Amino acid sequence: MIRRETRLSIIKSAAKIPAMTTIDELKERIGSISEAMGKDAESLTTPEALEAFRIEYLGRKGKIATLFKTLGTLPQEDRAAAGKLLNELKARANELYTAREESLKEASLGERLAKERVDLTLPGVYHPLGHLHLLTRVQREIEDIFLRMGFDIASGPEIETEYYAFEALNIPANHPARDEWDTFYIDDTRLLRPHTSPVQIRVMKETTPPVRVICPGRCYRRDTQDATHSPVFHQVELLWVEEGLSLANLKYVIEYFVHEFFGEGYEMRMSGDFFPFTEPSVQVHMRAPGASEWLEIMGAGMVDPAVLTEVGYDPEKVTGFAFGLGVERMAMLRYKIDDIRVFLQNDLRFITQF
Ligand code: 2U9
Repeated sequence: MIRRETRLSIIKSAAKIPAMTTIDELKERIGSISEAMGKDAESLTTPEALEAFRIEYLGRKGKIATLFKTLGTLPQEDRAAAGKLLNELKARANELYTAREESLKEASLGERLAKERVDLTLPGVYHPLGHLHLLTRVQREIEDIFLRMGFDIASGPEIETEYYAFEALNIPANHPARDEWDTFYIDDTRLLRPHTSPVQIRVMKETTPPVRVICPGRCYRRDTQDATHSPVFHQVELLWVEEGLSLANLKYVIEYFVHEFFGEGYEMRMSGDFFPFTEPSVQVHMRAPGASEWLEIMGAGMVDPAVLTEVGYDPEKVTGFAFGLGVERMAMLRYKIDDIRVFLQNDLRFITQF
């Protein structure tokens, strides 16, 4: 089937060859083809039209090829001149074709460039860069101060047992002091830690003195939220246990911290307090240079001998001190923030100020 069609087309094209009797007749044909070709070339504005042009004039069965086939029908002496004329016609067709091809390419490139043009006057796309939360920054700054003094950083679980959260800290069951720290129970014995003190118990049980650690971390208390209370807050607690430590060493460490964190010229004072895990216990206040008001910044004390005994230390040989501070409170004092709730509200107007 295919074969027959092919043959048919050969026969058809063979039949199309016009017999040429004189070179003048050929010239005439060349002239009219050349004229038509020039006109056609002017209207080539699409790649499809260009391809149609190529097939019509330069194709294997195109007008020029057909004329070439007539050469054999001319008298012998005219054939050379006729061939030259036909070659010129073909060269012109090629020229017209490539010239149009070039300008079409240029036009489509121009079109693409126009389409893809970047308007440098348009406003840019804003990619805001995030940063650490103020609380994280303050906590890290506090950590850095004590790292410089030679303290290690220790951390522990946020879900604690009653033993680490209370008993080991000299707060027995049914002791009224538990009320203050009574927090969110998971079951009968496990609870969300109300302070990071259990971490110090864990550290002491694992190491022999000297112990010098700070324990930063998230804590939980069954507090109703208001401007100064939050059921979720952050602490940094400190513990130093070694032979020969006294309240004087504690005072020096706190004073150093106050000057590093708040600035030179701040005064500090200690006054009596009570915590089950420290004896004596103190509360610490500071006063800004030139200010009259004393602000409470932390609680502290010498580690209670009962706590040292519980972790296997000999309170006759070593003594220790500890303090606990609230990270939110430190940030509020330093940046004059009057509501603790802003730390967790994720209001960008607050967060992006720092
Ligand atoms: C061990 C022994 C003693 C840590 C201490 C305080 C006093 C204290 C509060 C300050 C503000 C908690 O975040 S807050 O509400 N902390 O007043 N903390 S002494 O004493 C310890 C800790 C661990 C083994």
